[in-house]
Amino acid sequence: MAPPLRFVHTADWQLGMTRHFLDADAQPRYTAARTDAVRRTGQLARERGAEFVLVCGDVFESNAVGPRVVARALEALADGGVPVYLLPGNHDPLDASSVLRSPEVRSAPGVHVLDAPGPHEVRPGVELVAAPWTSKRPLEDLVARAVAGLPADGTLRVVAGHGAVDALSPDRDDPARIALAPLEEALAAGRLHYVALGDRHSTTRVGTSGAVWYAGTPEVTDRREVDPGNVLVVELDGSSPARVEPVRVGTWAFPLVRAELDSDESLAALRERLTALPAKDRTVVTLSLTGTLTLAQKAELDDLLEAQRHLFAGVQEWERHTDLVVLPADAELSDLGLGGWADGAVAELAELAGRADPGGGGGGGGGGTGAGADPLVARDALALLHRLAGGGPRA
Ligand SMILES: [Mn+2]
Repeated sequence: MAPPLRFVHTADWQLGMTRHFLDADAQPRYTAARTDAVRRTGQLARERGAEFVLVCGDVFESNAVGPRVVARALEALADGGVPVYLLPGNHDPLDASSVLRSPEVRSAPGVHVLDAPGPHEVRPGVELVAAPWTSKRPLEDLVARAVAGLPADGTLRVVAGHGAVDALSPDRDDPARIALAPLEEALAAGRLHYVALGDRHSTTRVGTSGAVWYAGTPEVTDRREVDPGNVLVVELDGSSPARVEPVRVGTWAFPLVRAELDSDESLAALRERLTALPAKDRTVVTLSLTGTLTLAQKAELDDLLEAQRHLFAGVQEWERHTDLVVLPADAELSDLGLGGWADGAVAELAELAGRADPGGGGGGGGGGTGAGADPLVARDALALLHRLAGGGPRA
């Protein structure tokens, strides 16, 4: 048996990715953070004495990323001084236009592209068994093909694959799904020792062997990801179970904040939750707000969110899961004390706002119940009026 092996397993860097919800201030900082995560991964590999970094697919967002993205990625990779193995994934498949075939990548010191399916020797007794993507739509289980016929001969083998495992993917019609059961058999038989996967952005242990993992993306890309921002430090000795340690390298967060708002207390609680979130300039909050607010409370909420938008990298509302109804409290409209024609407008809006929502219960919006007469719009208008009028006369 060869000496024990330690390496870093990562995937789904998708360098060159842009996010529609980031503004001109946040996008470049996010881009830089993703390159920094690559750099930290290389440094971690060096600190831990890892023999290599294995990137299991989707290194780049696409094969069309610009030369700046490639140059910065290669510079960040070189920083750790540890060899790097890159597997082509569905975002950067090894087709005729592949960025992984470019001379810049090919000639980068310490960078190896796993461009052929099957075993690649890292050192005597240690192999990477690669299942590279050569098109965006493979018609078979590439991992099954790559590992076929490997013997249990004492060689330490790490599989590098990309795509959905059948145990986690509901899409039975996808011919490229990776079959988990044969891999677990091969692990148990000592033909393989670890299966390193990419494609799933959440760090995920698959099955029961403890040796099949998705590393997840090293920097969050979507609020639906569970536990992103990690790379895995893996140790294998061929006889004991794989030791796998997730290590955080990401610095951004995309939290989902759900709140039921129906009182001053619930607004105060939302304020506290947002205030307590750390590293706001690297945090994109998605809000799912439901409930019923008075005009004054809606105005307070709008003030709160406006102030928070200056602090966070982004504050976005999850439209499908946002259902806030604004209903004026009894005294609120008369207390506005606008006088004259403005009072007449308030009365009209209040009458309209009091009508049933189109679609019965909000969420729809925009439909209207007559010629442009939409209760939701009327409520928003009242809330804005209330806010602009300073929330009515004060004592
Ligand atoms: Mn992918």
